[in-house]
Amino acid sequence: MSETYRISNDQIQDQNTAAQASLQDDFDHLGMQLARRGISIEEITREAQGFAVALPSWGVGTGGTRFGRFPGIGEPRDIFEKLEDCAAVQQLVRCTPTISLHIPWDRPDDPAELRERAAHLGISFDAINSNTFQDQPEQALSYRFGSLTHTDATVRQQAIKHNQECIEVGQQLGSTALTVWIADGGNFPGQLDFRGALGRYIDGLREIYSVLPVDWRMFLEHKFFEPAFYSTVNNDWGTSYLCAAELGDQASCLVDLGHHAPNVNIEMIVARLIQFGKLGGFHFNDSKYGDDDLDSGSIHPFQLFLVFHELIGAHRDDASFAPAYMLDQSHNVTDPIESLMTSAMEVQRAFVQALLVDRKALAEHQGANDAIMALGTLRAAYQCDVSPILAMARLRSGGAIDALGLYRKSGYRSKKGVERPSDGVSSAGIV
Ligand code: RM4
Ligand code: MN
Ligand code: MN
Repeated sequence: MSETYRISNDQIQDQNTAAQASLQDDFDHLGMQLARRGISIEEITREAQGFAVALPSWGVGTGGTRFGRFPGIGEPRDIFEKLEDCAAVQQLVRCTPTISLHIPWDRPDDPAELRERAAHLGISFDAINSNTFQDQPEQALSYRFGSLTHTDATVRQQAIKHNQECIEVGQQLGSTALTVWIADGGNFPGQLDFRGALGRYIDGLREIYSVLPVDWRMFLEHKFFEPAFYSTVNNDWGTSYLCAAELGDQASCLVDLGHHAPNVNIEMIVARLIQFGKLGGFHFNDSKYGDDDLDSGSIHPFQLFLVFHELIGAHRDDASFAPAYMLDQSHNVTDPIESLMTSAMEVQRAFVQALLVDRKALAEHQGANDAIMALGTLRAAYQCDVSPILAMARLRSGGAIDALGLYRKSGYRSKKGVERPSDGVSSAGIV
């Protein structure tokens, strides 16, 4: 493979050197403020450095809507170029060391070669996503009327096999999880036999689960609507929980923040799934209406903080609690790399803010039914500007103090525009 442009460590160091003194001032000042609250900024910074969220391979391309897609320049044309973009994100933000693949969009001809290339770029592989929501050119049977829940057993078998193949590919790459999201559902009352469809879904999942390696996890992702507009087979966290419980310990639920009706209390769903041992992972994004797939933290940052408040509480109760964190977004009007960098940093911000909650005080206020002080305790953490901690974590991990500024200054995108003339095909970006 010929050498392509990469941001150099010298560029990062030069920019950091120029910004370091002011960062140190801000960091020290925040450190004093936090010390007054009994919090060690050094400890929080170490925790921030340990935080990681996976990048979605499909997120490095420009997305679109069902009305259109407006491609940007220098979009990745294959999985190797997607890896390269993910590596650029990781190089600057240092909290995105893994990539989550979507098969067949990213099916490698030679998994060993892909794994080696990824290792060279400092990236490893997170959960593998199966795709039975589209028909592929080489595919024998159509998913038009469903996949795992189709009324025709031969279509169901094809979907089961595809998921099993995803596990095989994942094993060759070093993944240890499979995420199953199906688009199956109905557009009209009467179209689906609700109980029949759910029964077929569980049966299909069982066959996939039966070949799951012992060290793997299987995530069931629910979504309340779209592409089906009347009923969806795995439509909510309760259904997802019931199905995961049918399968066994290696199966759990994945919460995509965009897959809920507006105003649903997602942090409470998170707490419920934690309580019953079935919270497996997240797809982070943000939304105003439905599955908008907007950038994390752009619409409901307080909700994101509240979700992390639940997650950190669970981790304090049981140190082995470690759900998988992934971004799942569609970048329609921005440079995808910029959206992924800022989103990863916003998710990390919510995590760090939630670390600051005075849990002892909160429990006391809850015990005394003091709602104002309870909310105030959360606010004291949420309203703290932890930017210096995030920047210091990046600096100490070898990333950029000002990740976005450096990315823009590097001219990465226009250089990729020259290196990657458009071939008119893009398997990146969801439509
Ligand atoms: C779905 C869902 C899945 C993702 C696809 C591309 O809405 O969120 O996780 O794989 O989109
Ligand atoms: Mn998702
Ligand atoms: Mn989605």
